[in-house]
Amino acid sequence: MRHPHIQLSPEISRALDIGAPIVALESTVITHGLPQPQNLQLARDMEKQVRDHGATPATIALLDGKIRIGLSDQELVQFSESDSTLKVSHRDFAAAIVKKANGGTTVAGTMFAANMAGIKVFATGGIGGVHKESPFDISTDLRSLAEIPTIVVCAGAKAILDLPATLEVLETMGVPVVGYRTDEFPAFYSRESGLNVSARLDSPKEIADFAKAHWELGMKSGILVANPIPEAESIPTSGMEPIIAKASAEAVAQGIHGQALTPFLLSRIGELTKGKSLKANLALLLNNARLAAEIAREIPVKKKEWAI
Ligand code: PSU
Ligand code: MN
Repeated sequence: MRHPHIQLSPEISRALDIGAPIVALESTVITHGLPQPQNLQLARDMEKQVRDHGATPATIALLDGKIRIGLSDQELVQFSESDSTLKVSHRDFAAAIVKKANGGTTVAGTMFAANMAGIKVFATGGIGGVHKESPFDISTDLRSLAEIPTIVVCAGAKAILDLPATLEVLETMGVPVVGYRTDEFPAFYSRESGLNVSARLDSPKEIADFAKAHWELGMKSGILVANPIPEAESIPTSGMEPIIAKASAEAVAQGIHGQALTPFLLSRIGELTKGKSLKANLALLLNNARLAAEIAREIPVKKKEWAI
């Protein structure tokens, strides 16, 4: 526990000591991705899902300016109810630290902190990508996938993004995009997108072996695992397209951009689908937590020098 800015929970510290499987969980989804009180319920359900499938959950967030790996239930409550939390990606960590702020870590921020702690598997809902409204708004999530060797389990990228452009950037950066039991890159609420993945793998063990081979070759990138939303909760692309187009047009009209764009679109889509998108969002998050736990059981972890 000697790092000046990172603190492991006692449970995560013990799990790392004995090499027990761990799944990192992001927290921007709690602070900026979902409304209250569903956000707290989801945070708890994600942790339970990971435990039920044989791994230890490490929700990652900033509390009082410390990067925390693993939160207690009380901390989860406190965190999910606070309205003044920052959205923390790479460039925001130091600001949150000096201001002793609370912050939800994005996919990029969570990958960074998980990797610092030696955690290799991470579950989220959807990654950020290239925005439709402005092709220069490219999420740091993509750069982090190129540079941080972790496995990120997601349900694809939300159709609020320019999916073909997002996949092109990932290809340019050499990031494998693995379809779990699918040849098609899923589009978050929908199982279909008409776009291809770079490899299809059919079991958690196969994904773990793929990651091992990738990193043994000396590749530095992360691996994006795309796990389609369960059929029962999925919403066909045709149903989502007009809603996404409307939310995007509103964002442009209101001049919303930068860090605020993703949260704005998510909340407008929630309103426009009368909660149906929220239900889908929760289902796919749990589905990803389960797969991540199954993969983590096949991936050895080792405690970092600084934490011993
Ligand atoms: N996609 C979702 N829900 C989310 C996010 C993305 O379906 O909550 C969050 C993730 O934390 C992701 C971040 O890392 O939004 C991307 O934000 P930006 O586009 O500002 O990089
Ligand atoms: Mn952005």
